[in-house]
Amino acid sequence: MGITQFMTLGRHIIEEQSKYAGATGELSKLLHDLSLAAKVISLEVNKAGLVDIIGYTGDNNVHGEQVKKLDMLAHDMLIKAMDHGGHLCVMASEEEEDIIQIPHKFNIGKYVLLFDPLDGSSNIDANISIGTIFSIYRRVSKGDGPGTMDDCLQPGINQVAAGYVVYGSSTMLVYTAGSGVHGFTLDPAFGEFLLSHPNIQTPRKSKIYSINEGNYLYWHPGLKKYIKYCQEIDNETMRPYTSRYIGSLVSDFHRNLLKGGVFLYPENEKAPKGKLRLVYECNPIAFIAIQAGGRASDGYRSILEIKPTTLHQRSPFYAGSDNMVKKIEEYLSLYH
Ligand code: AFP
Repeated sequence: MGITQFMTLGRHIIEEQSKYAGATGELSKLLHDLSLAAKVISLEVNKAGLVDIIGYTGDNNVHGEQVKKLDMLAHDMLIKAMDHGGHLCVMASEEEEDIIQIPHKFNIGKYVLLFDPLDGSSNIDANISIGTIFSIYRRVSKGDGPGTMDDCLQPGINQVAAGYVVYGSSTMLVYTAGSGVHGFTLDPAFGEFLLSHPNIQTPRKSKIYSINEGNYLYWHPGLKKYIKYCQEIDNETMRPYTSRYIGSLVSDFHRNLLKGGVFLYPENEKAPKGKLRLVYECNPIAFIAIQAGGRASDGYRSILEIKPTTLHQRSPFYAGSDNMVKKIEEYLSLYH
């Protein structure tokens, strides 16, 4: 798909918003602020090979992993871009243990923003695509004071918008506000996100599976059987499927969204809940997958139905083409 019309992200958001009677424009402004942060992060990611920015800060994040400078830079950038717009009552970031309050000097709004500032950051040094993921909810706490932990621990089904930015061979922002999935490519000359992928529907015929096969011995027996199924020969279902795995969720999911396929991060004996974080990674990607005609599940139920109990909880995750995710669910329940 190429750029078919000169539709900027800003104009698209406003036109989408005008379809909803009673919309105040707050969500549009919020998405606009997010796109500004994405442009700045994109510039920094592109500069990573040139300046002394790659490397570890020396700190550990809340998961005990070493934090890289760009992760923290993206985290700070998002907070700086989003804390003063007057649209948010609270934020949470994968890089911070607790919720992030809006400073007292700024107005408090009705929305909640959860984000993973730079996903796949262990790939930065190798110049591999990485991404930012975001998820937006309406506040559930009463009043117009600061937001609470309950505002951040909503099931994914309550999301009003979600999206990601992939910093790849070009920078793309993909979002949904509940009426389709739309992709915008950043034009570096104009500094504008231009509509390049309107109304993305993931292909129904799909043959890519994306999983870290190094964990094979630790998998659930049903999953081992499913991967064998992917590798069998069968013309009707286009098997054997093709294996593609970058190790960067946004990039793996984005490729599969456009080409058709499934991304898998299962539980395993070493990680009984899998690796990915429910509120920062699984929920927003699930919302996009479903809006694009796909499916997202923890193997047994829709990801969006899970009520989070902690900010950083993990979940097994299967997302992509509907038929492939359904097949995984079938194998997981058949073989224990
Ligand atoms: P990093 O941010 O540490 O690179 O982790 C990326 C990630 O959360 C997700 O983007 C990948 O899909 C997944 O982890 C890769 O995990 P494995 O290295 O275990 O395959």
